[in-house]
Amino acid sequence: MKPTSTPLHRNKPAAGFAALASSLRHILQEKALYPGVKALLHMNKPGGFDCPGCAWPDPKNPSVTEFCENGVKAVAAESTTKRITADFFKQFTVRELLQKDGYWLEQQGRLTEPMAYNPNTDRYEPVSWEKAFFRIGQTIQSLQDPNEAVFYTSGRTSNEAAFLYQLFGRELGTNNFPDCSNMCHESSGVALGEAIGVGKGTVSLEDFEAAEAIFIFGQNPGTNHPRMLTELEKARKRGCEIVSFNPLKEAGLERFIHPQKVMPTLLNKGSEISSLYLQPLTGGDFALLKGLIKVILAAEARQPGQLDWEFIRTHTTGFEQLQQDIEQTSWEAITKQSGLSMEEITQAATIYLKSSKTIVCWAMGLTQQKHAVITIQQIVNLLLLKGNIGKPGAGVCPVRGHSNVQGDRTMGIVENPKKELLDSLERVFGFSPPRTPGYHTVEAIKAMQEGKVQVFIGMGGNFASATPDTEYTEKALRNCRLTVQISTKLNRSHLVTGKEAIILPCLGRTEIDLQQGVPQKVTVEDSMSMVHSSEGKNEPASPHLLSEPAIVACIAISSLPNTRIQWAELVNNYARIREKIAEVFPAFANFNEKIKQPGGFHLRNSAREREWHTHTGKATFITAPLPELPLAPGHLRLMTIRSHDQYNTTIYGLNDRYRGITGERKVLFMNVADMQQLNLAARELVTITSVHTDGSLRKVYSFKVVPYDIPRGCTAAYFPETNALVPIDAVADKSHTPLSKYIVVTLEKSTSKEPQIEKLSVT
Ligand SMILES: Nc1nc2c(c(=O)[nH]1)N[C@H]1C(S)=C(S)[C@@H](COP(=O)(O)OP(=O)(O)OC[C@H]3O[C@@H](n4cnc5c(=O)[nH]c(N)nc54)[C@H](O)[C@@H]3O)O[C@H]1N2
Ligand SMILES: Nc1nc2c(c(=O)[nH]1)N[C@H]1C(S)=C(S)[C@@H](COP(=O)(O)OP(=O)(O)OC[C@H]3O[C@@H](n4cnc5c(=O)[nH]c(N)nc54)[C@H](O)[C@@H]3O)O[C@H]1N2
Ligand SMILES: [Mo]
Repeated sequence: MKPTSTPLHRNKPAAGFAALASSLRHILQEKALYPGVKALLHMNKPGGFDCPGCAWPDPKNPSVTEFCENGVKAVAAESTTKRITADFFKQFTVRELLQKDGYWLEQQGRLTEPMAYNPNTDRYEPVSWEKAFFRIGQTIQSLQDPNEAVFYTSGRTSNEAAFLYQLFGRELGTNNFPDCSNMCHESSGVALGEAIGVGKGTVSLEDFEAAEAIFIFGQNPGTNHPRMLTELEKARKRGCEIVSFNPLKEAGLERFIHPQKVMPTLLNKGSEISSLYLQPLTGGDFALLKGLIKVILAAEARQPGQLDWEFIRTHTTGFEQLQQDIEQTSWEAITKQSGLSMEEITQAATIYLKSSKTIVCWAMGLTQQKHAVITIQQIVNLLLLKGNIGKPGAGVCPVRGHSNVQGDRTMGIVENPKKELLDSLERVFGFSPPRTPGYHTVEAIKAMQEGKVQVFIGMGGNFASATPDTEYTEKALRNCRLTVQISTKLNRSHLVTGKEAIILPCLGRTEIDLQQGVPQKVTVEDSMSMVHSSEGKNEPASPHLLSEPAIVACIAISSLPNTRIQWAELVNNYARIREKIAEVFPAFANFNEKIKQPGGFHLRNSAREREWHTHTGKATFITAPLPELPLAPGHLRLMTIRSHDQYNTTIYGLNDRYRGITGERKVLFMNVADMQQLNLAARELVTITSVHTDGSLRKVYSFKVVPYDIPRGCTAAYFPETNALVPIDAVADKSHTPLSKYIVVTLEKSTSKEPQIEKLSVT
């Protein structure tokens, strides 16, 4: 049901002049004009650095300065001239800093020297690098078992740093490598691994130029992958059909103006992006995909020859089960759970049937659901029916988040490593890596809570804020003997300390990384498996910063007195790290040579070549009955999403331009009919309570109701303000991804008796 009376927040076409102006404002605000502009000229170009924003690939044509508004924000944030020095930490106790929000912490600038927490003064105090590494080494050496340490990674870390990090952890004797993937595209990796034998996307940018239809599920590229809009705009202009499925009307998926073509076309209304835009209920994609397949199978039964039988016979298994499963799924169940009518689903299915080359893209709207894995497998089913994997212009496209999240996984940042990786490490380095799986993110939190983990090391990221169940997670972190944050900017994770806590400030992607006087390159892998080099151009934010590879090596040397690895030699020249990577991973043979090619090289994807490394040796149709998604009266579904002015937990500003929000973040987007039913007026304040059976009370306070174009029963609010509502046990089947897009909640009007802010975890 669409809302009628109360005026809704209007969507504006994505990007355009406003995007350009906003980019410039961010550079100016950061007082980073000179380094910022200089940096932009080097971004995403051969010899320059990879954008520290998202994982969308770079186009082939290197003459175009390819960047987007959010890339600009990421660069401006890193090249800010503001600095956090020892004086800053003299001004504030940690308890005082805990009262500040993430936006304020981010604004304080770059971390400049190592700091250690002093529990007696409740302040961070300067510490020498030597002493910091010594403390870390002593604590790690004192552990009863190497599995009492966990090593978290956020996806900005380079291949070189990630490779050394996993090497160190495994020489120490643990596979405890939780990473941001566990909260992100893990469901995609698991689903694709089972169905087509490789957990990555199969398409390249050229496929976008050839596709006849592109389907997009649960993704907001206007904000999160702005450079993808350029491809979508080009595709739409040449007649490619674009079908979007999203409970929210997202501006970028409706209309788009290219920010770098904006000047002559200021009055331009933007190009239409989606030819069909359907708004399913949150969590309704499994049913909707079954609906699409049902229409397609019925069409084939009426008029045979529309499916790619040759492909189905040669390359797949499980077609009969799929047929049976779809026969048994009623239209009533499909329409009820998806919230879409048979006509709407038929419209989309007809576009699919007409297209001979289809790409399906998706992101967090699908992966952070209880039934994420099986839902993504329905995408594979849909594509297999017309042989849409392993041919030009077609394939699966999970659109990754962090700029090197895919590369970190390729380098072995994974809690459940494959035997081949461990065997290779053993062969190349001569130690016996541990063979038992380690903790993923949710398990790591529980293990800290239970006292099974004593040391937490975070290679970037913001573990305390990005993970679910904030209060539970913060208590878990505080249980540790030692927490270490390797980072560029201050965030909440630095303040939620173990008994001992250390901050190790590092160089960012945009900065010159000198080793033995020679500038070093690192490498990254984008969402489409292109590996290329990245070389920072800015002066480091402080002379005291170390690079991530150097920090890992120093931790390793301090923790492993009998290490077999020549850490110093590797860090003195990153080409040597790449030589070792090439020895461990056959796909990286001649690594140092291959990255000399402008644009880098493509990692082979077996499914793209119709080689299926699955249990059955074929691409597999995987089916399951629809789950029950009951919603008691008065209960609503809450999805937690990103605003336009944030990069995950990094808050750049308080606006969400495309959704019409300015100067605030604690808003709750609601359908007008739901507001009327609950007797809520626009801008009224509510308390949001998470409905969960484990007896814990999870509440956030003072969220402002905003009428929005969203289906009934569904609501949306920003992450990380709402992470306190995600129960630690609410995870997706098989992938263990927290259910950040499907939290069952109730609402009450705020009362003056309630706290106006969340209960802060202060020791
Ligand atoms: N500027 C910027 N860029 C980013 C990031 C950032 O924070 N800021 N984060 C990076 C990272 S790590 C990631 S993983 C990506 C995230 O990129 P996205 O996945 O685009 O990010 P979200 O804001 O989580 O948006 C999820 C989208 O799914 C929709 N959705 C929610 N539930 C459902 C559902 O049940 N079904 C369907 N069909 N849709 C649903 C929401 O309305 C929203 O449009 O972006 C990356 N790029
Ligand atoms: N409720 C809810 N929760 C979510 C999500 C959601 O949609 N809803 N999304 C999930 C997803 S998809 C993801 S990927 C995770 C993200 O989780 P994380 O990756 O842990 O979080 P970020 O906010 O990206 O981390 C930002 C911090 O990284 C550090 N940093 C930045 N650049 C560098 C660098 O170059 N090197 C180092 N060492 N540090 C650096 C800075 O200190 C900065 O404060 O959050 C997840 N959490
Ligand atoms: Mo992500």
